[in-house]
Amino acid sequence: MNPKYYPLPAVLILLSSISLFSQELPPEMTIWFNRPAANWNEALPVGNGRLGAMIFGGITEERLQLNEETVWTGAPRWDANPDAKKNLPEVRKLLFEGKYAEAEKLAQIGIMGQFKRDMASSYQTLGDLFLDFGHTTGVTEYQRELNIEEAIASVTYRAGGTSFSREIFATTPGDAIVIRLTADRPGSITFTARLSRPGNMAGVRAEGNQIRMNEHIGNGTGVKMEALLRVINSGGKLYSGGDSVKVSGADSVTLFLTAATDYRGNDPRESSVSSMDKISSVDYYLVRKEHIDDYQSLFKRVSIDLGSGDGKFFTTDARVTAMQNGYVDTDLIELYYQFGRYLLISSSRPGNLPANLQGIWADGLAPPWSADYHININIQMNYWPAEITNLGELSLPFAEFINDLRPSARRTAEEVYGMRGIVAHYTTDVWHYTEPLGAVVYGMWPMGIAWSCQNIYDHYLFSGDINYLRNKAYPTMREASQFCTEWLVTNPKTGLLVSGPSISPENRFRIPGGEGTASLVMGPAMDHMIIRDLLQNTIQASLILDTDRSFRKRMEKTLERLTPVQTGSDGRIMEWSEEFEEAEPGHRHISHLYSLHPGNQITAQKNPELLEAARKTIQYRLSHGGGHTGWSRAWIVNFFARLKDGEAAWENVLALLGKSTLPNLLDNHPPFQIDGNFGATAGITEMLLQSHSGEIELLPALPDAWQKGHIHGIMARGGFEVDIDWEDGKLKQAIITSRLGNPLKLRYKNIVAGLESTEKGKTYLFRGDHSLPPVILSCHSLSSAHLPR
Ligand code: FUC
Repeated sequence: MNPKYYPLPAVLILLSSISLFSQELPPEMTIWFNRPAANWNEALPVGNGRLGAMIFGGITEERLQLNEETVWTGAPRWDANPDAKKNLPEVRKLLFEGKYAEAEKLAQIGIMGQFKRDMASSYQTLGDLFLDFGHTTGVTEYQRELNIEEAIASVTYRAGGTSFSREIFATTPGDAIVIRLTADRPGSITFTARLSRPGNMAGVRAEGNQIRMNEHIGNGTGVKMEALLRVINSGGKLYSGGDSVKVSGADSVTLFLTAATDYRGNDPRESSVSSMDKISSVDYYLVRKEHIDDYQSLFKRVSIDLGSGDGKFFTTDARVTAMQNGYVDTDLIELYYQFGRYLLISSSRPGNLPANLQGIWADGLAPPWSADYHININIQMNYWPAEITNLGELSLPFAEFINDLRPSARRTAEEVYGMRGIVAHYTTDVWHYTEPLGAVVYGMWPMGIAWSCQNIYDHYLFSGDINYLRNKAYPTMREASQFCTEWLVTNPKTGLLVSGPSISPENRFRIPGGEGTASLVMGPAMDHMIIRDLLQNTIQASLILDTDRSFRKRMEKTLERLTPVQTGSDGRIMEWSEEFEEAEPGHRHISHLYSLHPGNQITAQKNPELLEAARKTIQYRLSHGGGHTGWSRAWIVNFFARLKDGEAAWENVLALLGKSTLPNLLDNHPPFQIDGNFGATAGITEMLLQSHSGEIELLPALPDAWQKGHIHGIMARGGFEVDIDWEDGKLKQAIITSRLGNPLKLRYKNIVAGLESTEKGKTYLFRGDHSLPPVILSCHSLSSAHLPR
């Protein structure tokens, strides 16, 4: 695939939905439209980590589709197969004998739980807030935008000689969604506010200036939820009745929306009222300022410039269409990059649940895959950008969530497999289920927690937070390692340890010499890669904490006998321990490249020969239609970045924008799934900085299209904050701030420079001038602001 470069006007003239704008252009970090959203995929997301809204921006009627992260049906349940322990040895024996169909059949009825979990629980919408402005004619200068520099959405237009404006944001310090309606002529704001929820089971009641909506969701099987809207008008009159509050002839109006459930045992009414009482007495401009300050304390840590073009003159949907038609809009890539960070800040705050398959933004009562927590790549991918884009604390909800799985995961290890430690499978939910359920092809995969430990340990590597390592990360890693050491068995053919019965997420192979396909094996490559990663990290952590000496020995012994990465006769990395033919050669999961990314077992330093095998593996998948889901394409960007192939990484960034991105810049699986957004932001960062191989590599995969630019504020393992500037496609300089005082080893192409120690809080300058010897030139105190750019 070669990107085609067309001049922008030639592409845009073909598009009907755009117009050059006569009004002031919105700031560059803005997603904007000149019309209301025609559907959810055009609506604009705001979120405070817990509460979210999708803003449609209608003229006659505004719709805010609302979410609260704990609005879940279902309840804790236990669906383990009571015969699993008994059947495990037999399934293993059948697999070692090559009797794949029989083994899979027995595992399906004899190991998997019988309950279809997806029917039991789901994330759901909180409901909708409608603002009915009545029929409006003669609207001009309409603009709907989401400024991601401030995390504020707005809708502005003129009608009947008056300019109207709506501002909407979700504040974390204020714990609410806030809407402000203004107009440039006094007395012109008239509307009716109404809350509702699909299914019509919610109780909705307006009283005074408030509307309350509550429901015990899932027909009384899920959480109890409560949403509260308070309307504060300045001027005009306010009436209420039924399910609505009406405001007539106001000068300005502020609406606050709070919501809560009993998921954590609190009374949802008390919680929503207490948040409301706190925020609604505060001046709007103060609430707004606190929100911006809080948001920017995270967002502003990173800035990116990949070069500039004409894109900013056009609405975002037109720019996405132009990218689909071959126009390369680097400004849009910058916006898309930062949008990934915006989404993480808006959907994952410490103390809350982690971002689910849709972050927090899900419509209706049955979102795709229940908008749950798939841990066979998706939620791990959600957190790939956290550390590297300087949002490390936002990874904590994921670590806490995996920690919260431990009681259930311990029971699953014990009751299903008769082993110690902790285990979870391909997915889970807010009720922390961990048993193997559903079909073997996706469900019989006991590596969900083991993989998550990779994210969890990374937080320590970036932050150096020893208390976190001791109290949060290590206990989970240790128990996950314990399960793995008990789970592995000797392959009679090789004498090496293999994982199984297990699958290579969610792929199938043709049964050799037999009919049909199977998925279950002894020894899928990914399992061994994950286990190697986990055991090495746990050994490392136990050394740092100076603990668990005898268990460390056991892990070391296990590692010695663990099946290594294998390559097949065609030079590709093998996906299973035998050379099976894939049933779907373009499969979206490229699990057997885990060691290339997010793992670090395949690197130029350790085993350069495997890099070539990895490249062949991706190319084979791509040539058979691979990368067709958003998240899969995003993973491929990360793979090529790790292969230091900037051109291929860039082609796949373009393909992601061109083929798997919705008009509002959300990722399209299809349908919307947020992992692709997060994976892409991570991938672009990996193109510019990597630190997984024991050194900090600058611009490892810079494509020709990014001749001049910068990225400032991104992070490397060891606690280094890095600002990189480049020109003519080459490194100009890097400014590195040491947060922890660790040794520093830098690489730019073949230039390597190092310092045996650095000073905490000091800043180091590295120039990319090839004529100079490779040295770190100077050491300055504290702020990088004084350094030459
Ligand atoms: C994984 C993927 C699917 C989807 C689902 C939510 O299992 O195989 O493509 O993303 O998770």
